[in-house]
Amino acid sequence: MLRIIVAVSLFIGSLFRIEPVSAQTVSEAIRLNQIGFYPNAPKVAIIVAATDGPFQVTTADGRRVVYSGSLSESRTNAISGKTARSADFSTLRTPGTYVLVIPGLGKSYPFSIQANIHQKLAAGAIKGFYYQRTAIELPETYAGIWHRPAGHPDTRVLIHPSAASATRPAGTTISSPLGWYDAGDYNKYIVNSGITMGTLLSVYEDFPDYCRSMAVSIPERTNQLPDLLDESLWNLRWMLTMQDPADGGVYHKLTNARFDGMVMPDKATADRYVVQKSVTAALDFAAVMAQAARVFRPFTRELPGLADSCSTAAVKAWQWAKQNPDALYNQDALNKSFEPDVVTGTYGDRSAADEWIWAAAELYLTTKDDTYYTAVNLFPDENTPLPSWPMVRTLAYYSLARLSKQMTPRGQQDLPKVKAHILRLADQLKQDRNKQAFLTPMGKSASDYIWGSSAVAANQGIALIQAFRLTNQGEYLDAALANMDYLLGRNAVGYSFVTGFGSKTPLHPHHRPSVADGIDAPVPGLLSGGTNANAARQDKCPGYTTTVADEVFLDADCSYASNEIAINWNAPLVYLATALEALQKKR
Ligand SMILES: [Ca+2]
Ligand SMILES: [Ca+2]
Repeated sequence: MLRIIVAVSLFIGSLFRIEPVSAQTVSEAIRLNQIGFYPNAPKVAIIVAATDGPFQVTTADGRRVVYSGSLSESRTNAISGKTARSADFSTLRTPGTYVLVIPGLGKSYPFSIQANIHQKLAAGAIKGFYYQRTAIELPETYAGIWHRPAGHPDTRVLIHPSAASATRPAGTTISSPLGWYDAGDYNKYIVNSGITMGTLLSVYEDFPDYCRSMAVSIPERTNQLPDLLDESLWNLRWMLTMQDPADGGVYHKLTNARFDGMVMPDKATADRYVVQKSVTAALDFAAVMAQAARVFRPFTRELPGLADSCSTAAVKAWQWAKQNPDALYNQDALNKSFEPDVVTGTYGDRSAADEWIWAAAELYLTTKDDTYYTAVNLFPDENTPLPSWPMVRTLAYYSLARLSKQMTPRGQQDLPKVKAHILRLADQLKQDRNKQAFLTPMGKSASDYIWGSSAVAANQGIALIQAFRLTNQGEYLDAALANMDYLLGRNAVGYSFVTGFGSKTPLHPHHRPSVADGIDAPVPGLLSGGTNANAARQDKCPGYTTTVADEVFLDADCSYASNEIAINWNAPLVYLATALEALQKKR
C-alpha cells in the first residue's frame, strides 16, 4: 500500500515539474482583451498582482511556448494607488489561440490573434439593437434561445395632458409603433435616440464600404439595404411618428407613467403616453432626420420617399424649435401641473446650446443652405466636449469634418477650426496614456468613471478614430484600440463589459428581458454601463465592496448605476468595433 502511495506521489510530483500548478489556473490578476488582437497591432496585458520577472505566451493547451518576455517596470495607478505591470507581446503576430502565463501566478483567459478579430463583436453589437426591438416577435431563427413574443405595439398611445394640443386633446390616441427599448426599461425617449441614431448613421457615413460588407442575422439580412441601416430604420420610423404633423414639434418621450416590473415585454401592458414637446427633442430629431436624409438618399428605389420625408421632418422640427427655444423638458414642473405623474427617465437638460449646434450643422450639410450654418455660433469657445446624450455639440464637428469636401465656401473657411477642435480632444485623450496603469486613454481621470462609463471609453475611442481619419497618424488608432481593450477586459475590474463577448462578462445586467426570460445567459451583444464611482449611492444595490473609483462595478441586476444596458452605450460600441475592423489594414 505504502509503495503505491509513494509511486503515485512521485507520479504527481513529476507532473508538477512538467507543468507547475499555477500555470493551470486562470489568474484574474492578468487583464487583457478577452477576445484578442489584430496580428499587426499592439498587444498588451496588464498584471495587477505583486509579481515581476518573465512571462510567456503559450498555445491555449499550454504545450508550446510561442513568446517569452519580461514584465515592465511597475506603474502606480493614480486612482487606487495600486501598482501594475504590463506584458507586451506586440511582436507576436502568428494567428492562433493562446494564453499568457506568468510563472507562480497563473494564466490569462484564452485569446486569439487573428485578422478581423472584432468582426463578430461589431455584428453582435448591432444585433444587440435587434433584441431591443419593440412591436415585433423575435423568432428563434434570429433570436436563438432569447426568442420572445412581441411587446408594446404602441398603436394606441395616449396624449398626456402635458402634450395636449388643439388637434390632439389629452386622452386621445396616436399610433407610434416600432423603435427600440431604450435601455433596461421599456420606454422610448427621443433625446437618447438622438445621439444613438447620430452615432449609428455616422458609422455608415464614415465606413460605407465596410458597412455594406457586414452581415447581421436579422430578418432584413437578405434585402438590398446594409443591415446596419435596416436596424437603424426600425428606430427611425418610430422617431418620425413622434412629430406632431400640426406644428412640427416632437414629443420628448413615449412612456409608461412608471417603470414596469421585471417582466417580459409582452407582459408589460400599462398605458403608454407621449408627453410634452421639448426643444432638445426637436433639435436632436432635426439633426437625426437631416443626417438620415443624406444616408438614405441613395436607397430611393428600396425606400421611396423616405429621404424626402426625413428632410421635411427635419426642417419642420427646426422651425418649431426656433419658435419654442425655451421649451426645456422639466419633469418635476410637469408633474406639478398634470396627471398622471410621469416618473420614468427624464433626459432633462439645462442647455440646448449644443443641440442647436448639432442640428444646425446637420441641416446645413444636408441642404447646403448657409442660413443654417450661420443661424447659431458653431464655435462658441475652444471646448470639444466628449459626446453624451445631453452634450451633442462635438457630433457637429465630426459631421463637418466628414463632409468637408461637399461644403459650401462658408463652411470650408472654418475647416481649420473644425479640425483643431477634434484634434484638441483626441490629443488630450492620448497624451500620457502610457503613464496610466492600464495604458488606456480611459481612466486617466477618475472623472471618467461616471454612470455609463463604458460609453465614455467608447466615445473617447470615436474621438480618436476621428483624429486618425483627419491625420492618418497611427498613435490615434492605437489609442482607440486601447480603449477597446479596456472594454473587453483590460481594466481595473477584469470584466469584458459586453454580454456574451469574452470569458468574464456581465451575467446579471439590469435588463428586464434578461432578468425575466428564464434563460441563464443574458441577451448578448449589450454593453453594460460599467464602472461607476458613485453607483452604490445612486442605486443602493447591496453588494458593492469598494469605493475606489475605477473598481466600483457590480454584476447584479439591481445595479442599474453600474450594470444597466442602453442604446446610447451600444451605439458607440458599434462605431468603435466597426471602425477598428474597417481600419485594421491601414496600420
Ligand atoms: Ca439587409
Ligand atoms: Ca444639451
